[in-house]
Amino acid sequence: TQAPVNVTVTGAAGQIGYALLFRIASGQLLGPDTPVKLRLLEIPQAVKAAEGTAMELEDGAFPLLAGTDIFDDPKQAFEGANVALLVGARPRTKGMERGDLLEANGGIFKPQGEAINAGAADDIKVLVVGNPANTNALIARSHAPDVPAERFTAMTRLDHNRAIAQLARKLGVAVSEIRKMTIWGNHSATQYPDLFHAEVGGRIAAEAVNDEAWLANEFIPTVAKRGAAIIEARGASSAASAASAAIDHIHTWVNGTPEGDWTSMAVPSDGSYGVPEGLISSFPVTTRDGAYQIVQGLQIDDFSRARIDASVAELVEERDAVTKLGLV
Ligand code: NAX
Repeated sequence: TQAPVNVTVTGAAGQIGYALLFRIASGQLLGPDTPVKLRLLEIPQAVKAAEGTAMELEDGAFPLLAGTDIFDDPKQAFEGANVALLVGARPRTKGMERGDLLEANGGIFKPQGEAINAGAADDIKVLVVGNPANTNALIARSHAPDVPAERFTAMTRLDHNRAIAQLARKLGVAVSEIRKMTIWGNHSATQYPDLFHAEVGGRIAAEAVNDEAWLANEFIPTVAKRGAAIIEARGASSAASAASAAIDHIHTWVNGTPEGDWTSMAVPSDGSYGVPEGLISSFPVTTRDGAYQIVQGLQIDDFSRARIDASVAELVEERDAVTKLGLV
């Protein structure tokens, strides 16, 4: 049998962690033939809560779960990691300025990047979920010079899945009818969900919808503000859907996109579509044999161009801010 794959999860005692860990243990992250070993990282105050979650994981008697270890030291938690899910982050609290938020997260993602650089396995794949996800990934990446830059990604798969669901609902079709959805830019309110390349039963989605007002005034804002709507309804932020998207992101990265489809991932830009090189921005990507490629050659019209540029401008501002703070 195969040796277990080491999966490090930070923020393991949080609400996304609670939804995520059981799905990893059940084999949904890496497939039904791959045993996993969980390495949980928490801050010292939350280690006890993580131990409680580990007890429940044990009680699940998951055949694929080879063990769960808990750490409060990033160096130990990332030792030998093959997959790293960086979920724990510092949330914005009342009255906090953006600079304070970026600085607090720098204090988390800099040491985690260093720990990944020092001890992770050669095939390490990193997904940053904790917000501001794109820029936190940029910080971690810049402190891991020995790891290929493309291994650092951030999550826009939840936005991608939300966009598919909204479009399917509008057209009264199954989500499985929809292909080639793209989220461009930052995982923030400026993100751009693109219906000009998405397809529904082989037709371009924007043409199938044929309702520009809906596209501009309902679809885009609904997808971009869905997180706030969930908080309003649930009294807590998205957790199970975020965990599900994290599972999807890694599963797709490892197992490949289907022929004739792609997914959305925030990845270091190679300059494609005018996105400055090195920025971690969401693109349409195909995956195969554990690697991804940005889809090339899409025609971008003025409507899309303006929205992609606005989101990328926000990422540039965030990068400039963390550069000033000495975090990258
Ligand atoms: P919670 O506050 O429930 O959990 C966060 C956990 O992280 C806590 O247990 C905390 O102790 C831990 N933590 C803090 N600093 C840490 C560190 N230095 N090392 C290890 N653990 C640390 O938040 P939750 O609802 O689970 O959300 C986690 C993050 O995901 C937040 O930053 C949130 O904004 C972000 N999200 C990102 C999404 C995306 O699509 N990219 C969507 C969902 C979610 O909003």
